[in-house]
Amino acid sequence: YVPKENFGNIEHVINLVDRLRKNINTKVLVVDDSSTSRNLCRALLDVCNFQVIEAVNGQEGLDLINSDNEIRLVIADHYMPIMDGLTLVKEIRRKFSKSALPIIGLSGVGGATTSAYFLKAGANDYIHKPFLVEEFYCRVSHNIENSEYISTIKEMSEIDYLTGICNRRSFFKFGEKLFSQQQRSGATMVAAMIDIDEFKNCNDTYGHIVGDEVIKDVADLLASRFRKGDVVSRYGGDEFCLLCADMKPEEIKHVFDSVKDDIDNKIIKVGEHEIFVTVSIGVCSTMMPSLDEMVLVADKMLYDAKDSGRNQVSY
Ligand code: GH3
Repeated sequence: YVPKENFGNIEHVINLVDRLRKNINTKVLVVDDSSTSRNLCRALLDVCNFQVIEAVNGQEGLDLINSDNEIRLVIADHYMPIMDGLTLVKEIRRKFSKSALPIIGLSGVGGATTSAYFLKAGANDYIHKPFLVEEFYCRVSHNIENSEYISTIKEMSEIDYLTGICNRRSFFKFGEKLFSQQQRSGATMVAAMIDIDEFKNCNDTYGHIVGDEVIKDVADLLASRFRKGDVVSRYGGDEFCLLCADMKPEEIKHVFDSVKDDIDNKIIKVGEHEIFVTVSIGVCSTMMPSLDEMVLVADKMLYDAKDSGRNQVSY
């Protein structure tokens, strides 16, 4: 598959290999019924420290993908028995987006037509056999890098940088999903708005950097107190918004009163400072027609809690 002259620019290949070596143990699945082709891909990927797994047809490849969530790239041949490469690509795309699991089609038959078929089916890229080693390494590295960039950007757009919990954008993304689920099942969801009391004083007394640590500590406490399926977000500044699914009506008061008390009793240690803060909480425990309305009611209840003297929960 690799004509001799392709090794002409050895420096170029070495540079590519060096770049790819950082992908130590990154898992690549090679799906091809030809052992010669699989062995060649394995040999090239081995040089770069990839962890290579192999399948001899599309069905075997699909089974491996469904049982192993660490596969980061799929290289798929076109013609294979049992399940061909195009069907495999379409099957993978039912579950994984192009950024979640990149696929490179690989074939020696059909030229531009096969390339178009692969791309149309949902492959990210295509390599025609025989290929240049440089092209193989470039396409492998582009596809892995792009997938990593997208997952970093996705994480940055959903996670609050300071606290590591959901930000306001992902609060609504996950919240809308939870709201629809709860609506369908007829269960009641609880929305709560939590705001640190007189936080401006904390910043004025200890400075913004200490203030940041206080926000982080409150976020950690909230994240640890609610279940995995609940949404705990930093709504903005010193304000947090929560959605809790499947909470029994009789436990609502106990849960939020104890969160308020735990924050009240917590000593937040930052450097030589020992800081105490309190929070006010507004709770909406009636299922409203929309998530926006639930947040609005929780916010209104938060204002009640503030107006009534702070360090309390309004239901
Ligand atoms: P209240 O009890 O009425 O809510 O009083 P408050 O002082 O908390 O009032 P307010 O909510 O208006 O003030 C919030 C302060 O939080 C003002 C703002 O400078 C500060 N703040 C917002 N975001 C951050 C942040 O990321 N880090 C730090 N340290 N401070 C922040």
